[in-house]
Amino acid sequence: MKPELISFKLCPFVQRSVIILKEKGVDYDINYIDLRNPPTWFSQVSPLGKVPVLRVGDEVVFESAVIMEYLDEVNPPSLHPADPLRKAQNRAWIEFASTLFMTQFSMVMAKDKEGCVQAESELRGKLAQLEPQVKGEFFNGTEFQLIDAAYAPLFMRMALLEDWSPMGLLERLPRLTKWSERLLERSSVQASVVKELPELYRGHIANSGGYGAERWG
Ligand SMILES: N[C@@H](CCC(=O)N[C@@H](CS)C(=O)NCC(=O)O)C(=O)O
Repeated sequence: MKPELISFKLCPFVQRSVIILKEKGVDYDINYIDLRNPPTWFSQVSPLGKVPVLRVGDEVVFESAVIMEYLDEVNPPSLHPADPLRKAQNRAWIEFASTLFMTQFSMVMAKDKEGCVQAESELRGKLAQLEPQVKGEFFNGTEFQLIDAAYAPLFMRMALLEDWSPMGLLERLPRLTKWSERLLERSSVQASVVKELPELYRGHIANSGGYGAERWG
C-alpha cells in the first residue's frame, strides 16, 4: 500500500520521514499543507495538529520518530543497530535531536536579542554534549542509520544560518563537523526538501519580525 506523508515544506520533523522513504526506495505520495491555514480534514488525522502524519490506507501514524521506526520495520533491512542497548541509546539520542530542533527554532524566532543569545547558548551546550556521542563519519560509525536521518534536518538548517550570518556553531566540534558534511552530501538528504527551502526558511525568519529577522533574514 502506497503511504501518503502529510507535510509542511519547512518542517524538519517531516524531513526525517522523507529521508527514510528515500533511503529505503519506498514509493510514496506527499501532501503539502499550510500549517497556518490547515485543511479541515487535518484535525481528524492529526491528534496533536502537527505534521508529519503518515497515512497508510485508512490508518494514520503520527510523531516523526515513530514514523521512522514504522518505515524501518516494514521496509527491511533495518537501519537501527542490532544490539538492544545501542538501539535504545540511539532512540534516546533521537529524542535529544528533537529538543535541538526546538532550540534552533527558538533561536531564529526569538523576539529579542536576549532570547536569541540564550537559545544560542543552549544550542551550543547541547551540541557539546552530542559531540562525544558520535562514533565515526556517521553517528554509529561507518553506516548511515535511522539516527542520522533524525539529525540531518538540524545540520541542514544550521548550514544555511552559517551561510547567512556565520556563528561558528560547529567550531571545535570535529566529530559533528565531519558528520554534518557526510549528511549534507548524501543524496537522500539533499532530495528530502523542496528546492526552494533556503528561500522559504529565510523568508520565514525574516517575517518573524524578531531579532532573528535582523540577524539572518
Ligand atoms: N513531536 C513531533 C513534533 C512535530 C512538530 O512540531 N511539527 C510542527 C511543524 S515542524 C507542527 O506541526 N506544528 C504545528 C503546531 O504545533 O500547531 C514530531 O516529532 O513529529
